[in-house]
This record gives sequence, structure tokens and C-alpha cells, in this order.
Amino acid sequence: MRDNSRILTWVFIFAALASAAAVIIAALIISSRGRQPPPVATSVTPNISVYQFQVDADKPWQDTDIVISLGDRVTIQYVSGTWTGGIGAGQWYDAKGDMVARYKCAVEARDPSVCKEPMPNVYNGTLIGKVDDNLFEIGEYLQFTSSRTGNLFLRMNDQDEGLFDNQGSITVQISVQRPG
Ligand SMILES: [Ca+2]
Repeated sequence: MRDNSRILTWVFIFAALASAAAVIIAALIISSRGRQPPPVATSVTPNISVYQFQVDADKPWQDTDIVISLGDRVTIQYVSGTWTGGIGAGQWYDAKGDMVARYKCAVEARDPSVCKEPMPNVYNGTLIGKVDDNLFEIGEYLQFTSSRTGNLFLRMNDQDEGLFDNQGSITVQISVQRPG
């Protein structure tokens, strides 16, 4: 009996340590992913998945963790929120970008090769995306058939050095329709 209870005690201690380790590992995994939870499809039919994702103005390319495959029909739609690409300028806007300043580096700069925006031909402050090395302007709405395979990344069109004075975030809905 005494041996049995000792074994039980050790089993209990081992179980407690194992569950504590599991909690710590889970916390590390969650914190390493940043503050956004992994994408959860909010509405699923056999071949359509719908997600929501928050895009922060002051961060470079943000990984949605949504895998896009070649041939997928992708729809990205602005849902809510405002952001600014320069808090000092005082303009807040949605995914369309700064329609007051209407600044396109490739048009305004005397030498377009100095432009550091990800898409110098797109207005600053606009929502843009990429899959693999294929960049595209989104604004408030974009539907396309993907020519690439990879995770969907989103950000504001602003140069990395210019992110420090950005604020706000917008939420978008992303739907991915697999062919067939
Ligand atoms: Ca900025």
C-alpha cells in the first residue's frame, strides 16, 4: 500500500509538472505569434473560407497566416477602422489612403528611384498586399485570382522609415475560394 501511494504521489507530481510545462509552451507559442490570434475561418462552405484580420498602420508587412494557393479566388474588403500615415499631419482615413495629400512618390519625386514605399505608384496610406513577391493595391476592395502561392501579407503603403509616426488600424475581411 505504501509503495502504491508513493507511486501515486510521483505520478501526481509528474502530471502537475507536465501540465505546467504545457501551459508555458502554449504561452510561448502564443506570445511568439504577436498579439493577433491565428486566423480562424468565420464562415466555411466546402471551398470558401472567410477571415477577418486587423492591419496596423505602424507595422511593416503583417503576415495574416492565410495561405493563398495558385488559382485561388481572393476577395479582400475593408470592414472598419481608420489609420494615419503621419500623426503630425492630422489626416485620418480608411483603406483608400490619404485622399487629401494624394501623395504618390513615383509621381511627386524628382527622382523616382529614391522612393522607398513598397508601391511608389500607389497613394501613401493605402492598404496594399502581397503573396510571394507579387504586390498589389487593395484600397477598400480587391478581388483577384492568385498567380502565386504563399501567405497573404498586408500593410499600409508607407516607407519602413516612415512607420514611426503612423497610428491606428483597420480591419479587413478576406475570403478565399479554392477552385473546383
Ligand atoms: Ca509615416
